Amino acid sequence: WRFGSIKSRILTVCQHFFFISFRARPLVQTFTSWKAPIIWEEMFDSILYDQGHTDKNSSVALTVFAVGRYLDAYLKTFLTSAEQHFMLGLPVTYYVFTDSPEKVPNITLASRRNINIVQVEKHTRWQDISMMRMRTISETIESEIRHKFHYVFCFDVDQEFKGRFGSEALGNSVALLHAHYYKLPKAQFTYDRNPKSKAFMETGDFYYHAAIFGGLWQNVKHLVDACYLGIIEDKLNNVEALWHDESHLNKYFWIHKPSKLLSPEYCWDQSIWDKRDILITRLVWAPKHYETLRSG
Ligand code: 2GW
Ligand code: MN
Repeated sequence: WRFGSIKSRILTVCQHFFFISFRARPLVQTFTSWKAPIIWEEMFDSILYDQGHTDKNSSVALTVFAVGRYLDAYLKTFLTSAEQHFMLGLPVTYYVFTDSPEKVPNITLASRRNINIVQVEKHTRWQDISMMRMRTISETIESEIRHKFHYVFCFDVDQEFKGRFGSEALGNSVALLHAHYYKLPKAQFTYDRNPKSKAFMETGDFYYHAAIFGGLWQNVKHLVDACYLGIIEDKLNNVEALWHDESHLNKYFWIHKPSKLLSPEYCWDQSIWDKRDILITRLVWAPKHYETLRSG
């Protein structure tokens, strides 16, 4: 029996080893110091969330910009993949902002899902294309979104949905943890460090990624207005924040704490080597082709 017991002990040890190396996830932070949840896979019951939002008749507007070469490069994949994964079961309207409405691809939409194409000018500097989104989003919330939707989510276009991006992501004020920074010490966060910029900050809570933010339209309106004001004030003072609108967004969320944070599972960069925390990729960064996209 001795042999049997040693054998079974070895087996137990082996099982432990396998469990630890393959099943257990390294600990991730699931709440902020101000008690806002950080949404990770396995933390929530998607059926309960969906039921709650169906009962409340929650409706969602998604804004996305596809100006210049970004339209051909990214928009079709973004929209078709959103139809597969974004807020399925809830009424969703896409607001697509572009300089060439005639080039927007024709996508088949599920029922209670719509698309609105809005023409915008093409700023010559790409930094302005990115920053001026804040103003356009504000104007569109004011003129349309506030009358028709509870929530607004604002997305970069250079990304692709890969898995459920559902109602668990809805909240009063929602920010995204940047995939490159969520594990790094605060000293390495790329906040704007120029005291002359309105985005200047010495320390913060997290480094948020401007590729996704959202919430109730009232809160998103407040956010985009504040960021736009900062951007304009910087222009008057002849400064530009290090990461443009993203710097202003980080400043905003430092002062106005988000009520919910999305883990990097909601916006993952597949070139990151350490994927141990990522149990599911819901959205991934599309490859960048800087040479062709940023020139000319
Ligand atoms: C942007 C940079 C260089 C060349 C072109 C563009 C560009 C951006 C464009 O020609 N047309 C266009 O529609 N855009 C929109 O701006 C598009 O929706 C795109 O996703 C968004 C932000 O630009 P992107 O995705 O190239 O910037 P990232 O991925 O480096 O993003 C982060 O930093 C930005 C600020 O520099 C923003 O804060 C962005 O939200 C962040 O994810
Ligand atoms: Mn992007």
